[in-house]
Parts: sequence; C-alpha cells; structure tokens
Amino acid sequence: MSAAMESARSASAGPELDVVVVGAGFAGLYMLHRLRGLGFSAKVIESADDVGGTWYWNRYPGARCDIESIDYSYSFDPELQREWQWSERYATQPEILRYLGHVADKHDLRRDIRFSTRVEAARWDDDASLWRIRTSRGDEIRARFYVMATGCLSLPKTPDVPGYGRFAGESYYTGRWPHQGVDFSGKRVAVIGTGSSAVQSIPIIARQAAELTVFQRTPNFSRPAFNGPVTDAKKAAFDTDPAAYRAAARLSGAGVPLEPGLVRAFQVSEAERLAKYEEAYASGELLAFGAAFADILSNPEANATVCDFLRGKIRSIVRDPETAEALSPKDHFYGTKRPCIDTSYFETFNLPHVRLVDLRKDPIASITEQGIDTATRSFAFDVIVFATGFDAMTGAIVSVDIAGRNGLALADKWADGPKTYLGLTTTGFPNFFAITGPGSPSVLSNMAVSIEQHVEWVGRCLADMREQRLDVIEPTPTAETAWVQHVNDGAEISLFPRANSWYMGANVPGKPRVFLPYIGGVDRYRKTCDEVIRRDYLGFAFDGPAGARCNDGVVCRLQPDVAMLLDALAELGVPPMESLSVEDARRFVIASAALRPPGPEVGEIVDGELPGAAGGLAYRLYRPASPGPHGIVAYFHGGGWVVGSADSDDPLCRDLCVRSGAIVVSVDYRHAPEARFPAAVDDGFAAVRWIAANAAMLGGVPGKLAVCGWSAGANVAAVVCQLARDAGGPAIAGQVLLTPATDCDFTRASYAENGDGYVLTTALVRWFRDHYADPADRRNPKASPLRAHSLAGLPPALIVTCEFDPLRDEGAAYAAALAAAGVDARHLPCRGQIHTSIPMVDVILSGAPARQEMAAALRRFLAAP
Ligand code: N01
Repeated sequence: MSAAMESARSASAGPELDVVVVGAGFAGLYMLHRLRGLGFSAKVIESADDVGGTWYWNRYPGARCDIESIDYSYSFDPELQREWQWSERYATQPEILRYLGHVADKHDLRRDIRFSTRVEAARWDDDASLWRIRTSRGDEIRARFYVMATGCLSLPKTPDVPGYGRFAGESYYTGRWPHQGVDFSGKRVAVIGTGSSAVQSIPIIARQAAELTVFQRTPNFSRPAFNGPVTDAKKAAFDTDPAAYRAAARLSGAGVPLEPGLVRAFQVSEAERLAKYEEAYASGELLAFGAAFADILSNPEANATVCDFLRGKIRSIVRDPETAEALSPKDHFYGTKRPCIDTSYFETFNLPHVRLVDLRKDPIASITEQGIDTATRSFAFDVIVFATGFDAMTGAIVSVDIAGRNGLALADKWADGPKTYLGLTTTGFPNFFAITGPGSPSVLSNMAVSIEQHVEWVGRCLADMREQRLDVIEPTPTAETAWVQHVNDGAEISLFPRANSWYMGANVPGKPRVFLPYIGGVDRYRKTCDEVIRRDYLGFAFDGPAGARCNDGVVCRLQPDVAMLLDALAELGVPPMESLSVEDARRFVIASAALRPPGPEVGEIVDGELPGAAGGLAYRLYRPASPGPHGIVAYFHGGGWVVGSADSDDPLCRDLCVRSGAIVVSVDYRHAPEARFPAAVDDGFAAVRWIAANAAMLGGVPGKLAVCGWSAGANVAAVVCQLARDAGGPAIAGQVLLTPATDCDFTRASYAENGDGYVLTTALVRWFRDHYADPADRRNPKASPLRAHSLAGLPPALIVTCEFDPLRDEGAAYAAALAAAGVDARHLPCRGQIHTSIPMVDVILSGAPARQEMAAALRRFLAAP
C-alpha cells in the first residue's frame, strides 16, 4: 500500500484501541488492570523503561512515602493486601518500587505497557470520534478514550536560579535521580530547596558529604516521622478487618482512617490544646495536626497555635539560635504549604560540617562554574543537588500537546488556570480523563485512595457508555463552570490561598495563581462523583450510535461548608421542628445554641429591660471596644415569631457589633402563640422608640439609629420602619434585613424549590405563620410589609436573601418593591446559602462576606449625615 493510501486508510479508520493511558505509576497500572477486567483493549505509554511513575524517578537518598504504607497501597486486590507485608511504617522508594513491580507482575501488566515511549501529541478527531496519539517512536495510535495518569508531581520545574546551567561540577535533580546512585563521600555538596524532597535527602547526604550547605528560601514545617516497623496498633487495625479499614479510609476526609477534629482550637484550654499537639507530634502522622482541631486550616488564630508549637520544637532541637530562627517558618500558615515529616532533619543542622544559607537574607546572585555566589559570599562545591520541586498538577498534563475539538489546545484552554468538571474531565476535550486532575482532592489526600476512586469511576463510566451504545462523553460548560466555582468556594474558606505554594501554582514563574486541588475531602468528593452517575451522568453530554443526549446541570450548588452542615444535621437525625410542641422547639433552640462557637469578643455586654407595648422586654446590648459614643442598631432575632430571645442570635450580634463599630441592642419581643400578631411588631416599634429616646444613656449618638433583623426578626424590623415612617418618627437611618419574611403568599417558586432539605422548610414556615397570625391578619402590612399601600419614604435598605431559602423570593420581591418605590435599596443574593447559614458565625465561613456587607451597610447608614 502506498504511503498516501495508508494515510487515507488510517484517517478514515476507527479506533485500534479502546483506551490509551499515559503513565505506568500507581494510577496507570490500576487503570490498565481495571480496563482489562472490564473487557476494554488498552495500552499504557510510559516514558521510563519500567513501571513506578514518581517512584521510578524519585530515587534520591531518603525518598520514602509520608502516608503510612498500609494506607498508601492498593486496596483493589485482597490477595495482594494479604501477601504484601511492608517492612516499615513509611516504606523507602526501593520498597515501593518493588511493590509496584510486583503488582505489574502479578497482574501481567507489562505486556500492555510500551516503555521508553513518550506521548508527544494527542488530537481529538471529531469525524471519527477518537483520539490520535503520536508517540516519540513516530507512530500514531487511534484510541476511543485518552487517559492521562501522569501524576500530580511528575514534571520537575526548571530551576529558576540565575546562572542555571553554568556549574561545571556534578548536578542532580531529586526528581530525576540517577539509577546507579550518587556517592557524596568526601565531597562539598550544596542542596537548593527545603521542600519534602530536600527534607528527606539532607540528613542522608550529610552522613556522607565532607561539607553540606543547604540553600533555603522558605523554611518548612517538619517534624519527626518516628519511622520504624509498622506499629502493632496499625497492623491490628488493618488485619482485623481489611475491608472495613479500607471503607473507613474511603469515607474519611483525606483517605486515611483518622478521627477528624470536631472541636475548635479555642473551645479547649491552652493546656488541653498543647496536650493535643504533643499527641499529634508523637504520632508521626503527616495529617495529625490538620486533624487536631476542626478549624486548623481555616482559622488564622487556631493555625497560629500550631505554628507556635512547632517552632518551639525546632528551637528545642537546633542548638544555634540563629539557625533555629532561620529554620522556623513564619511566612505561611501550617499546612498551607505542604508540611513534611522527617528523620533527623533539624538535628542535621547541629552537625559541624552542615550549614544553612538563608536566601531571604543572602539571596543567590548566580550559579557559577565553581559553585554558588550569593549576594555576600562565594561558595565552591563538587556537587549541587536541585530539590526545587515540580510544575504541580497541571505541568505534566499540558506538557503533552493535547488538542480537543476544533484544534483547541489544552494548554491554551488552561492558560488562566485549569478548568475541569470533577477534576476528571474538561469541556472541549471529549473522551479525555485526567486521573487525580486539578479540581480533585488528589494531593490533599492519600493518593492511593484518590487514584483508585478515579480509576473506578472512569471504568464504570466507560462500561455504562458501552452498554448504552454511546461512544463520546464530554462535560457541559455549565457543569464545568459550576465545578470550578465550587472548587474556588472551598479554597476561599480555607487558609490555603494565602500561601505561595505549589498548590497555588506560585512556585512556577508565570503560572496563574489558582488553588489547584479540591478541598472538600475524599469522602464528600466520592459521594459527589457517585451522585453524578446516579443522576444519569449529570453535567455530561453523550453521543454515539444510540443518539446524542445531554444531561445538563450542576451537582454541587451549596457552599461547601453549608453542604457539610446539612450532612452533619442529617446524621444527627434531628426531628423537624414543626413536629415538636412549642415548648420542645424552644428547648431545642436553646440546647443547640449552647453548642455553637460564641462569636468574637466585644467591648461590653449589658443585659437590661426596656418598656414594650405591653410590659417589659429583655434586651442585650453589645458595645464595641472602641471609645464611644457609637451609632445604635436595634436588632430583632429570628425564630418565626415563636422561638428565640434577646441572646438567641448572640454570635451574629457580636459579629455585627465588631464589624460595624455600632452598639447592637437585641430586643426580645413577645412571642406567639402566647402573644399573637401584632404583638411582635408593636413591641418592636415600642423598643425602637425607647432606644431612640434613650440613645445617649445607652452610650449611643442620638439620631444615629438603624434597624436590623433576621427572618421573622427582619419582618419586625421592616414593619418597624413603616410604622416609624407613618408615625413621623423616630428617624431610622437604615434597615438591614437578613432573609426577611415579607409576605404570606406560599405560591412563590422558592417555597416549592427550597421547600424541604434546607433546615427552614415550607412546612415550618407554615407552622410559624399559623402560630403567629390568623389567615385574615396575614395580609395586613404589619404582618406582610410587602403589602403596604406605599413603600416610598422608607429608610435605605440592604436585603440579604439566600439561594436555598423558602423565603428567598419574598425577600427579593421586597428589595425590588422598595427600589421601585424610590428607596435606596440594595439586594444581596447569597449563592449556595440557606436560610439559617448567614448567622452561623465561625461555622459557615462562606457566610462571612455577607456578614461583612451587612455590617458595612450599617456603618454606612449610621455615618450618613
Ligand atoms: O518540592 P517543593 P519537593 N531558589 O516544591 C525551593 C511531594 N513529595 O520536591 O518554598 C531557591 O516542595 C523552594 O523554595 P520556596 C510532596 O507533596 C512527597 O520537595 O519556593 N529555592 C522549596 O523549598 C511535596 O510537597 C514526598 O521558597 C528554590 C523547594 O525548592 C512535593 O512532592 C517526598 C528555588 C521545592 O520544594 C514537592 O516536593 C518528596 C529557587 N529558584 C516530595 N526554586 C513524600 O514524602 C524552588 N526552590 C511522599
């Protein structure tokens, strides 16, 4: 056949393989095994000459895993689990490589792996619905599906050091270590970098070298691994019931069966906190500090307590105070750059032939032929070891020239940061999968668990497609955009984006700053991926002999912390409030309030009583720490006119006080069913009149009064504004209404869309309204302020609504009606929030921006002339 005929034949031919997988590490090996088991034809392309992936390349001295080997191993083969015994808690690189070789042999994987072959380009052929994959051998493979199993930390970054390449001595890269090893005996050695690779290799290199100089830009948090034989406790936990053990790992946050910290760091005494840290330190487990308390990775003050503790440990090990200081991380929160566990890392700096060069004080000017020149010194070396890291998570993927539909290059699509659906797939690149890709938990988890989950998901997807006679899959733009947003939402409520880490792409010059992994946890993530399948591949479009179909939609619509809260509540099995008696409902609210974080400290809290419409009303006053007088906010609590009290919204009142700099007076109006409509609003109005008249006595500025309320309390606040307008006073500078009840029309869409499953249910709203007002009264503007004859002349307003709230639409309607009436009204819709989430200070961190906006509005109202 002529070359032209051959090329025409191949252009029109179908796929020769079902799947091409790139990479023969942990992910690629299992992917191949799984595909074979499902009856797909598959080949793995691997640039190395053997299996192992990262464990093939990273042969530097001291390389070992830092998740315990029992956990960092496959679970798919029960026989393998039984027969393979790890010699240490944290196995060395040679042992892990032997393990992967054993897996490849046991399952006869090598015959479908093309070693010493690199994939150079992969192009989607839309006409033939397949990938054309060009390799370094000059051939082209046609495959229906293309899977990148290239690992998250596999493409070493080119060291961005001036003079790089000039050194005439030996240079080595931890991520590309020579197979024959390196003999450092009698040599003057430099190591650049103090990440995990350096922390592991430095103590071993120091044992051999005549001199070792470590060039450190950013000190890293590290602590002893206490490596040794697998502990009896771990062995017993695993051996007793391996299946249950693995199930617990899969349903954990990080893929390791570890009790998550449920208590916040400042909910315990300092002594208890330190005891917990000592325990975490002694455990030698990488994840122990992150799991010590619930808020370590989200609350700066909590995290600082870990940082202080670990810096103290460094000072206790390193004898020279200046070196100890230089080795102590100060510019990032614990865990926001990947921490390390080590064997004698800090002790190594006590050795007389080891020195540390702090590049923050004395930066590298240039690498020279003889060694390294810093700003102030010249060093001569025989060997330089670059432990300078990787172009993480996206580097290995976009280093292959991958082109999707219409020739779109993946590198271009991801130029501003990776965009994926589930971290697995990306729009415009049909039949393309990335194992542990950006936007999946991957590097924040035990990789073995994440890899198995991805591989199994991809296998299931391909099998389902085959069964349904579909041969093209692609995520929809809606699903992808929403997933990227969801990943970012998760990052935003953590401390991670504040560090210059490789998680953020900050280690590679020019790389966009985007938080690359998904922070939601492997448990939640797995459930999400399963839900996508259960909902008929929500967010994916398919094509094939069975026809084209698209199931567009968004799988995670709630803010990540709101979703976690709902899960936790579901687990508790709390009965619906509307099924309780009023007394039990009130007891329940009081008991729940006792469990929540208290909110920020304010200057002073004073409880008192003020005259209501029919007797005294309790109030609680929150005073800012700043010198007064201050503007005053009259606050009305939520609780459906039935439950709640002057202190039931305590954390929110504290938060508003601190953020707005105003006195907050939370007023306890009378409740239904004992005191039905219009008792609550009459009390509210009486209270505002009293506060206005007694502003100076309360420490406020007379005339500077705003109102605020949540839910039924926002209803009271809105009505009070109308009553004050109609009565000609008192003057109210502004109203902040958080998820207000403004009407009595249950036909609004939000009652149907959000009627169940988001804490405040439509049934509960009915229960509250039934207790509060007769049907005839509900249309009265004093019950439904939206129904006022006019809204003109009301104070400026901020109306906050939440996406998953039955009251959403009536709040939005009130904002629109106010604006239509000429009121300076702003509507703040909160994406992914529920009715009860914004007041949950220090629990729903994603609610903080709304709380900030509420406080800013109050500040503005009170500052207005
Ligand atoms: O790389 P890194 P790594 N001038 O990026 C410094 C996994 N891993 O290979 O922080 C001077 O962490 C850089 O300084 P800075 C693990 O997930 C796991 O050590 O950018 N210095 C940093 O100190 C790990 O996180 C194991 O200021 C320069 C270091 O080089 C990930 O792989 C073992 C520099 C790079 O640290 C990467 O670890 C090993 C420059 N121009 C790795 N450029 C296990 O235990 C960079 N640096 C399983």
